[in-house]
Amino acid sequence: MPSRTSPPANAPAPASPTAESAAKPTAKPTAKRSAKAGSAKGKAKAEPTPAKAAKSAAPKSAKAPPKPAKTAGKATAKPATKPATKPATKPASRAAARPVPTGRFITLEGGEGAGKSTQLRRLLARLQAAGVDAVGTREPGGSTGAEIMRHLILSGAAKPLGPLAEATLFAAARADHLDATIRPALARGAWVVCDRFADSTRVYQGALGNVDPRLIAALEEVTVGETRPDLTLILDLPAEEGLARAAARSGRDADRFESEGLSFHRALREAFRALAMSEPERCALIDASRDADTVEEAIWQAVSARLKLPAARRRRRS
Ligand code: ATM
Repeated sequence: MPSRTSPPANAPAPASPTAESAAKPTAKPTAKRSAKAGSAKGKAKAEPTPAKAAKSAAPKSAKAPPKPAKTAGKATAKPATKPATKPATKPASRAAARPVPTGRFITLEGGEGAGKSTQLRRLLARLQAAGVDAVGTREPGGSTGAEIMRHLILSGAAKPLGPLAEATLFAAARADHLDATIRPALARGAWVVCDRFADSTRVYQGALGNVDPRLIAALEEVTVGETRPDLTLILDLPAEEGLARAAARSGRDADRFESEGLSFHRALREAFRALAMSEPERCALIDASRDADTVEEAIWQAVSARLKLPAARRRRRS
């Protein structure tokens, strides 16, 4: 299962645009997942923007040799691989009788070196300190089947098949991750914090890989369905800075995507920023060029402002 502690993090440099302010602080928090049934279509409609925005800014990437995949790394970053309960596959009549899940689904997105893993651990620790049953996981991966696919994809083995094939592989991995890990956790009322999710497919394969947005939206509708993030934290920093951080910390070869060139990573950043602007109610753009403590605080502000922490626990803390 996932990690529950927070290690230290490194400190970066100058600031980029006022990221948090780009997102609407007044945004409505999380409606209950079940109440969002109609949102899939509306959302799919709203999505073409990032793809278009990034298309113009997305020069084609340099070719790079396939590299080994990232490993799970520190124990604290380990994905959840065991379902807490069985996936929700029961007939509709029984599903209707189930209590409404109280869990919340938070995703972290951003380019290379943005500090997602560090911030995920810190957010988990803060949620747990606030009395929330919080589970950390990641994509690609987060379940036994999806971790196998992670290795396949990040090794670069599927790169010759093109972004469309990669998009379908990410979607297949996501379907397993949702069934085995995310939905069971949400169903028992846990909060799930996921390092990357469907927005990465929109950006990497859609905006930068030029996969037809209709296919990206269809894959998302079929795999994600109503299990959409309540809040997406987009960690934003200049591509040069992110790549420099990644190079400094990396003790291994770059993976399939890390090995892309600077122009790719610049376009990636623009696509994530466009996504944040296109869905301000769900997305919070966080200026990740600051030191890790400051970023952690900005993330916590966004989470507390947009998602309701359990009332009982809040009372106990005050
Ligand atoms: P991490 O490095 O954040 O573990 O992610 C693995 C890579 O998978 C990441 N590339 N880099 N750097 C982004 C890529 N990816 C996609 O291209 N599409 C997806 O849907 C997901 C979840 C990840």
